Amino acid sequence: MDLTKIQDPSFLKDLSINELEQLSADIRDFLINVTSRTGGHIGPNLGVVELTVALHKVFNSPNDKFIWDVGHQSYVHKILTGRTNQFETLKKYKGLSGFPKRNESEHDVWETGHSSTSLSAAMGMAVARDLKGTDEYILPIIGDGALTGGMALEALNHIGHEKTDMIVILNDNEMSIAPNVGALHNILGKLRTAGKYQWAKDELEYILKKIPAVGGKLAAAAERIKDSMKYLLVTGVFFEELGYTYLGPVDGHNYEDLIENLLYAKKTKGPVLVHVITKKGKGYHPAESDRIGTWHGPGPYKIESGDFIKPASAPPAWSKVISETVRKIAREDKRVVAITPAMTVGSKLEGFGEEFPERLFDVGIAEQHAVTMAAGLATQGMKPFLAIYSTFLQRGYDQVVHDVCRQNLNVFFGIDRAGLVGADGETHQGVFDISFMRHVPNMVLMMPKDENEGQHMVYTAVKYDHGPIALRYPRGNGLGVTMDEDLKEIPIGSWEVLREGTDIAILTFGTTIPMAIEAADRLQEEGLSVKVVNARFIKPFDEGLLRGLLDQDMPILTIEEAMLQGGFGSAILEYANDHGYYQSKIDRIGIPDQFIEHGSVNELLEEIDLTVEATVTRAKLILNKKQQRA
Ligand SMILES: Cc1ncc(C[n+]2csc(CCOP(=O)(O)OP(=O)(O)O)c2C)c(N)n1
Repeated sequence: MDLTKIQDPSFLKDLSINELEQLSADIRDFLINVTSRTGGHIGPNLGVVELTVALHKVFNSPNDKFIWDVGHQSYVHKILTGRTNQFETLKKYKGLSGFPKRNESEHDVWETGHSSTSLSAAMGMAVARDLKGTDEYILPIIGDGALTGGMALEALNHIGHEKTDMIVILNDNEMSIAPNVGALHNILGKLRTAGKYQWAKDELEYILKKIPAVGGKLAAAAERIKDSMKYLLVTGVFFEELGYTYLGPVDGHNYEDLIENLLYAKKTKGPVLVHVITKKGKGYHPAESDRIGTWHGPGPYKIESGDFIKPASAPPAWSKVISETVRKIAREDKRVVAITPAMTVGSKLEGFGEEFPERLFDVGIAEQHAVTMAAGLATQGMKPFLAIYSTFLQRGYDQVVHDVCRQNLNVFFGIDRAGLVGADGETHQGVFDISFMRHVPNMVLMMPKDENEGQHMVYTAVKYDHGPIALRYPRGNGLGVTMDEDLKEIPIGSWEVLREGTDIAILTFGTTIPMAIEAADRLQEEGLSVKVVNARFIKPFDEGLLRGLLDQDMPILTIEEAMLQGGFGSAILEYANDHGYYQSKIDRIGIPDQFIEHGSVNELLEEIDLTVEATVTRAKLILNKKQQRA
């Protein structure tokens, strides 16, 4: 079938099972083909082809609401809702988003990127429906990984209590990004192998109804038998006890099974949970056989061999440098343990886990728990290293404030993917952490200029025993600098002058340092002398150095790949104001008050004027203003 002709999912209503199967094959071919060029979440999407088609056949989107948890598995939904033509631009600048987007289609009723929000959103939509008196179906579609998130469990609890009408589709492929973890995962395992529960229960009720009624006693006994039979039929009745009608396990690659169960769910009152078993990567061997998570969301690849297309040689990834340094130190320092909220592979902690299996904890998609667990470890004299993406640390904000900082505990935060991350877009940019970390008392916040300084910062953080300390590092690879053999401590709060100058000072850190140096070169060609400072400690900062600049009345330009509001530049302005430097010329370059969409990091930097050219222009502007003032 020509997928580009699809306008909306209504055509599915007339298709036979055979035709649906042919359509699935066409969708898989298309997905493999296009993502081999664009990259993207191929594994999760190959796993939900039949499920998505069946949902669109049985229900009527957009009147019925499909709420994709995480949203990375919404490609098939995008194809069926008329967006096939845009796939060549997947995750590219101004192109098709890798996640549901309300401005892309009326079928995208809920935007995501972060996990475990679908059930709460569904509850809100269901309550609105009931208050308004309409009758649409509400369908959150959540993976077994996302179900480990605390927020999902909070909503599951509430929905079961309220007995709200909704159909929860649990897409169970036994994988989060890597194999899923946790006790709940084990319960699902038992359900998977227990056979069809609801059908068996219905048959049992039918038999019991045939027993002649001979008075109340027998009826009560029959009820009791029914209840205990429940426990015989399935080893765990977790969802039933929570208040849901459990349907499953359903073969998520079999249309008959899927459609039959979805139709049954449709006529069932109250919350229903349809337990659908799928295979991540279904239909493409390299992705199907992946047990680590490399096919969860890879870049471009060669279809025949399944080899990823990567530059021949690249400096080591930032995550690898940081996690491997923690591993090295852990050999000597037995206090060191590592925690990851479901990102072992992304945070490059596999090596640590191999060497210290009893000291690595994958806690599932549970950022809040991860932060407070780290705090608990620290109370007992351990040195927890919590590797967490900047964007996902947002989930653990109260835990950072209330549990870690307030008690001033020695937790070492590795804030991975700090700064713009590019293709994953708005939901994943790591641009808020400075604003929500630097204002919390006791927190130390730093970012290295290169991976050599990065390894010394890891050492500094492990040695630091005066409270929480956070090390930000970006997505992608280091600069390829020479690494020192011996690790050393960097004095907390110290900045480093990278280049002397007398006309203006640029204060910056991390990824924007090369930009500042290049701008300084250009300005020098125009006869201006620029001092460039590696402001590697964002908090506490080098007050001595800063005060020196302010005392000399040196104009200051701050640059940060992070939100301007509440950011590093704000800290400098606050300092100047609080210390009476009211006349100082201070200007800031950073991310304006807006969400930054997907695209390559360079395109995004251009869009927001975080470039060498902008730095040169702004520096000259400050100098002009200063001359005018003089
Ligand atoms: C709050 C949060 N933490 C971590 C992630 C990173 N992440 C994206 S998808 C994913 C695994 C989701 O597993 P599952 O829900 O089972 O979906 P599957 O990919 O297996 O279909 C993780 C951990 C995220 N998106 N949001």
